[in-house]
Amino acid sequence: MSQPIRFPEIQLYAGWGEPMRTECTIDALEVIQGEIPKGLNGTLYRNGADRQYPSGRTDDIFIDGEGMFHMFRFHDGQVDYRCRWVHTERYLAQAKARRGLFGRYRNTFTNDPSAAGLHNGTANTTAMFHAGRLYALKEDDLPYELNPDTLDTIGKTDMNGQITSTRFTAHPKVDPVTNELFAFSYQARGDGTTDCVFYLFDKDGRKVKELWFDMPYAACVHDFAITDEWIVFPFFPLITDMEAVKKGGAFYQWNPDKATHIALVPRNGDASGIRWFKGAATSAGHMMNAYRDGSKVHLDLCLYEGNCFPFFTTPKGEETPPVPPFLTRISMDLDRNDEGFEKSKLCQVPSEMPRTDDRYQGRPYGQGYMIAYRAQDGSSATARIDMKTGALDVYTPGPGDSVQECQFVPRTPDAPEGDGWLIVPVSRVAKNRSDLVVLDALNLAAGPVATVKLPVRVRSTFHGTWVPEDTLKTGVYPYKLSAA
Ligand code: V55
Ligand code: FE
Repeated sequence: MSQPIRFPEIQLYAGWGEPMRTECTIDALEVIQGEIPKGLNGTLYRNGADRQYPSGRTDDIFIDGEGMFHMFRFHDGQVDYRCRWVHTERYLAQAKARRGLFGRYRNTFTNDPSAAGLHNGTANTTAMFHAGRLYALKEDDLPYELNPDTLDTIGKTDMNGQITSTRFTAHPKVDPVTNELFAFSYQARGDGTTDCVFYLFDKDGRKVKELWFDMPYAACVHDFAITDEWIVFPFFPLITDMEAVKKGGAFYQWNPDKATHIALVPRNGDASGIRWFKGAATSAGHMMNAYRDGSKVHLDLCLYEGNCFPFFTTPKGEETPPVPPFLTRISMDLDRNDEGFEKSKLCQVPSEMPRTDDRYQGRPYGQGYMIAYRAQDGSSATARIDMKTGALDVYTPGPGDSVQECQFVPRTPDAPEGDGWLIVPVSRVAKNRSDLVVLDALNLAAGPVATVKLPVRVRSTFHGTWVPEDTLKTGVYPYKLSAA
């Protein structure tokens, strides 16, 4: 007889976190408040982790779990919803075995013997649309291409041999003005290696640059940032020790005695032009933006003055206290030669999952968006920050409810920065279901212009992207920087 399927009673799988394990298709979702704005036509793709089967362990972490890919298709005032598992090697092997075969996060040494040689990749982190193709991404594996209408998995791809590393990033930047794709890979030659590689692809998906360099240690490089001249790579001391991994340990260890390193990689030069900056041990998952300002490069990120992942201990197994993330500006002066950088807090409210009007990625910008944590009850809010004044404009979904990462959509292709909508998945925790709200991106406090009801729970999504209706067909984003 097969083993009974039973998830462990751990916090991660309690309440809102209960595995959903449900693919669904719902046409014309109910709009329970307001109206979908005219002209808001396109698809919001989002990706997240769910659990296909229990791993058989009690140390599962929220960033693991099979990719469940969601789409919200806006057309002529209606929204269609669909979610599907990404059919990774891991998903297909487990589907066949009808049980979990993969152990600890990214630790292949803890897998079931029947999974030998199969990749741990879950494709669970984000959606990327570039040169007419849709992908599900995880930073330890190559991209999986999906059908943009059905979400059926087409398969794992190295983009016609162009990705020469063993893996890709889950935080690429598609410039919606030039249609270029900026991407990278860390631990690029395999788990525990110190190689990093930067890739630049043109609007047609042809690789035009590949630059390899060495990291100071086998870091976790979840995200990076771009500017017109420099590509910004932060290295925080969450480090992979393969000896520990081989013994069944965690994939990362927090090393508070090691420095934060930031590499500025020349967009138009080679590795000999890389500039390095250093500071005390800190960490971050996510960058809001970066830009060049005279001799300086500013990097705005949700920075933790300590370990962003308390479930990863020190090499001695010591736990580190959780610390809140604050939107912080790290300024690096290229005219300074002592490798130091300056740090200033931009917002006093803890925040994560920063976003922008993506037309302004890598460029001087005035508007930032993030999830703000203002209450102690686990609820959260969507905040807009005016980067000049620091003023906040906040949408709070309701007591006990929480928001997921937002998506900005410009009102028109050449609208001024920030003029458009924010689309936000809202977790109606007490009701055990979700809503998708559409906000006026210049007046979040006014509340939704439309609320779209989901009769199901969109359990947890990390990141996503908006693809305008025409872009799905042409493969080209129509966006421009406003003349104003
Ligand atoms: C992060 C997220 C991941 C991951 C590693 O936020 C780092 C950081 C969603 O998956 O696998
Ligand atoms: Fe992320």
